[in-house]
Amino acid sequence: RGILTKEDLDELKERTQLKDGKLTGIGKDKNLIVLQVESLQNFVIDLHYDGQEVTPNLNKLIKDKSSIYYDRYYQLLGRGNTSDAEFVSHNSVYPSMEESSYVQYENNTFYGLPKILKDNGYTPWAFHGYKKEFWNRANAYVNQGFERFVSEEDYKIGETLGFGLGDEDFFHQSIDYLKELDSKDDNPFYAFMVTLTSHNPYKMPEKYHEISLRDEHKDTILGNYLQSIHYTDKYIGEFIERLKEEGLYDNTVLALYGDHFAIASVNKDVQELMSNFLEKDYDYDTMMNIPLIVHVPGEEINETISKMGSQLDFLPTMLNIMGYKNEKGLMFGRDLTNYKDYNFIAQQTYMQKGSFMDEDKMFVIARDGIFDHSKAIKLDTREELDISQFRGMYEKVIDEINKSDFILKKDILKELLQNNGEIDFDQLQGPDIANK
Ligand code: GP9
Repeated sequence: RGILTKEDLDELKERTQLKDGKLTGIGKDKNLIVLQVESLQNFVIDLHYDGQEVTPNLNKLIKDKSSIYYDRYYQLLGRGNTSDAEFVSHNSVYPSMEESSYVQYENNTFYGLPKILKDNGYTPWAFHGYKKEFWNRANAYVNQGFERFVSEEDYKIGETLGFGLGDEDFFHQSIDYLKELDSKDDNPFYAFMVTLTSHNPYKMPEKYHEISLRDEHKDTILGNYLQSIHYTDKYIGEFIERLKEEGLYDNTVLALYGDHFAIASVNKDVQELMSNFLEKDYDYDTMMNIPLIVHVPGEEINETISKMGSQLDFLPTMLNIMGYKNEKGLMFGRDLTNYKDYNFIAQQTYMQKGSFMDEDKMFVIARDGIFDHSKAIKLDTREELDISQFRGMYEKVIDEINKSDFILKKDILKELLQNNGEIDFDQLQGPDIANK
């Protein structure tokens, strides 16, 4: 049996067909801005630190009558970190564990969000205030379908914060590019914007310390992170106000998510610090939980959707809201708004390949990769579970990732797109699978 059979491909094609349902098409013909926020974890949402609201602007956005908040949404990264968050979100495939997917699959054929929107009349641009070669973005963005990449060289660097251009400058100056993009023609636009300031180690100049910290949190990763994410939240708030002033907000769907965790749970001291602060076990299930917020102007929704999902599900979820289908590609993810069946999140970086989470359980393969050394818990009670019952799921999770790897390694989409959705299976068998 090959890694990918005709039945597997048919099942994937079926999975890729979005069914109409709740929220379908409410964003149709509107512009789309996707904000990928550096190191934004879900635990800061609605967090009041000694009475101080850490992310007041994100909280306000979530409470807006036109917003949807996915609160059990997870990162899904391989070796490409932030760039994999982009890659997975746009393409609904698993990232590579060999190197950054943007590098490894630089010349592959893709049919993800930028291309699908382009086929529906959109003009897609990408925005990120850092060096365009970093993570091979300049090449990858072209290949993903973006028509222009507004990068560090296009911004005037005022104050450098941490990694580079501060989010304040990034958002302020991006408004002019968005206006240019908007006025180019009558087409709607897709702006994919990646922030930078809230990057590890989160050390901000004193003047940006707006959260008054307890002594125990001063100069800790948690304290620094709270200051840094509060800063980013402030400029997201200003950005939203500027979009309103420029008349762009009312015709633009705004989707926002975190790329990956800020604070790793693997270091014992940090884990203790975080568990004490949050008054619960700080483990992968909290660490990898990122928010996804979607605002669709003019709609009365205000809903929190707690379906378990990950960045793998971003593309189908957004296509449903925007009202477009994926007619040519393949998606491993699900539309989180309408999918009612079992969903799991397969992890392969901090948790070893074969590990997964679902609505109420977490199964973690040991560092040595041996099934019998793995651990499983119930998420709510943290009670340990007998691992023998997870053998089947473990194999399913590995099989799923292997199929995705195979599709990327063999550049299956190239053939699918050239041959009207058909591929020659005789050519496809082979053991060269990544992600061991
Ligand atoms: C740099 C930024 C950070 O361009 O996206 O990437 P990361 O170090 O978080 O992967």
